[in-house]
Amino acid sequence: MAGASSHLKPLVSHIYTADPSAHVFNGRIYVYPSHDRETDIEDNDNGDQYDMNDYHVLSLPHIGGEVTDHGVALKQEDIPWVSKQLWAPDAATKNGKYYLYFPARDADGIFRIGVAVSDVPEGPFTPDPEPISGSYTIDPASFVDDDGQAYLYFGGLWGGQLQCWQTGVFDDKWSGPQEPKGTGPALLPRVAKLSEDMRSFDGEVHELSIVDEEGNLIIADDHDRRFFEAAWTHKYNGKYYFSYSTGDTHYLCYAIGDNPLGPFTYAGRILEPVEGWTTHHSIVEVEGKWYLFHHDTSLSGKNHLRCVKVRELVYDDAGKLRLAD
Ligand code: FUB
Repeated sequence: MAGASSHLKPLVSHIYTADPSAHVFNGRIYVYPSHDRETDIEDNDNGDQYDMNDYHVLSLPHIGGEVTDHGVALKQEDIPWVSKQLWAPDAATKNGKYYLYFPARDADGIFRIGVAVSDVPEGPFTPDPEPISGSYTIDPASFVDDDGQAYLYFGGLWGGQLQCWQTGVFDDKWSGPQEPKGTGPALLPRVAKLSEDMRSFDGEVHELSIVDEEGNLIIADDHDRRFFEAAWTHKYNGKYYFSYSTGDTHYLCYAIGDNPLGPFTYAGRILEPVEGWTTHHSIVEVEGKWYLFHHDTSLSGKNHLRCVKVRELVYDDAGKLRLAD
């Protein structure tokens, strides 16, 4: 099935890339994607086929400009605590250093979030020897507010194990492609403040409320709107925009709030389903215009071999977000 962006050209085609986190650092666009690779692992709903083992950083001078692949920025064999699956990363900068945040399974098969540090945005990055204390599940996304306070958003259902943490302790009986059902609240994404050195959580991990227009939490059975994975936060006109994937319904949605810790009110869809099971993105301002970086599988036709694309976004007068025509 052709998806909403199958006609667009991938950012690069010499490697497979996914889960793009885009930022402008020093006037240049840097993209931190997953680096998909061929494996013999069959597709399943636990995501075992996403068996990546390193990261490359891409950069470009402007949208449409020539893309540089800076090569391997971090690899699994250099991270002592990781057993497998380097999934969707993100990066942030503070005080002249660059930080790469990444999820991976530890020796017990539990997803944790690691951090690696570099003096330059393209890496290579040196990983801390242990994952961030108190971290769990997948898809870390950083956001640094205007006051300098940094936040890390994270979480992902099914293979991402968020449902295993309902009591605050990992519960293996929830492992695999499952989640709570019914009219009770859906599981919520997580957010933590980052400490001044960007390498640990400052205080507790919070649940991030996503509510409907009446102020009620989105319910578990509302798969068109409930959070699944791929958290991203950006700020526009003083409001905070939290965007995410709905997973098995394959939408990119967003919600708007007045505080980076929430609550966020559901505001609509950014992207209809694309080719491939997963959908994942970032939103970044470049020279006064806003862009959606996302992926599909149009380069390979296979769920685990994805390619990154970019599209322009526009806001209407009420701050609602949509793809540019
Ligand atoms: O790339 C592996 C996983 O697929 C990511 O962590 C999810 O967001 C989904 O894109």
